[in-house]
Amino acid sequence: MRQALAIATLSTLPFAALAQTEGEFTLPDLPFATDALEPAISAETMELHHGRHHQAYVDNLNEAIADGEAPSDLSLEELVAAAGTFTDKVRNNAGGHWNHSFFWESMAAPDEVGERSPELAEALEAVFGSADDFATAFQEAGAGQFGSGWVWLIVNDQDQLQITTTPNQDNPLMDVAEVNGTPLLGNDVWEHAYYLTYNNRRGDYLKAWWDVVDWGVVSERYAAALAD
Ligand code: MN3
Repeated sequence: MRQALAIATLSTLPFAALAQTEGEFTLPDLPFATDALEPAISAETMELHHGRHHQAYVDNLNEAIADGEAPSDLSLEELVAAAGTFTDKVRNNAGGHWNHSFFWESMAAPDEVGERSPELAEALEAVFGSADDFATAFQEAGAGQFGSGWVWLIVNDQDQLQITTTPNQDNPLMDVAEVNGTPLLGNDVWEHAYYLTYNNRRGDYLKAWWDVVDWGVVSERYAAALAD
C-alpha cells in the first residue's frame, strides 16, 4: 500500500504523533505547561485547543480509519500527503492532527524560545527584506485567510522561503494544496485558537503570537528542509 501510493516523505519531523500506537493515533502531550504561553495564549485557550479540539481530530481520524475510510497501516504523514484520495473526514482530521502536533512543537514560553539561525535570518531578509517585513507579511496573510485555516512559512519546490495559506485543516504537505512545500512554521487562524482572549481581533493574536514562536525549532526545520 505504501509503495502503491508512491508517497514522498516530504519532511521528517520527529514528533510522536506521526505513528500509530497499537493501531490508533494518540494525542501527543504538550511540550509545555498549559499556562506557559501566557499572555499570548491563555491557559484556558490551550486547555480547550489541545484537550478538546486536537483530541477531537485524533478521535475522528481513528474513527474514519476504523470505518475503512483510509488504510490502517499508513503513518500520519502518508495520510496527509495523499489526503485528496481519501474522504473529507480523513483529510480534515489527519490534517487537524498533523497541523496541531506541528503547532505545539513550534512554540515555547517567551523566555525559552530559541533564536533564528544565521542561515534562516539571511534567507528571511533576502526574500522579505527584513525580519519585521516577514512578520508583517505573515500577519497580513493570516489576517487575509477568509474563514478558518492556517498561515505557513514553507520551503517551496525551488528551496525558497514562501508564505502561503491553506483553508480548514489542509496544509502544504497535502496533494490538494495549491502551494506545496515543507512547513517551517504555521499559525492556526481558526477562531478557536484566539477567540477567548482576542474575540474577533485575529490581527492582535497574530501579532502577539511572535512572543512564543520558537525560532530555534524553525531554524532546525529550515536546515533539515534544505538538506533533503
Ligand atoms: Mn486549532
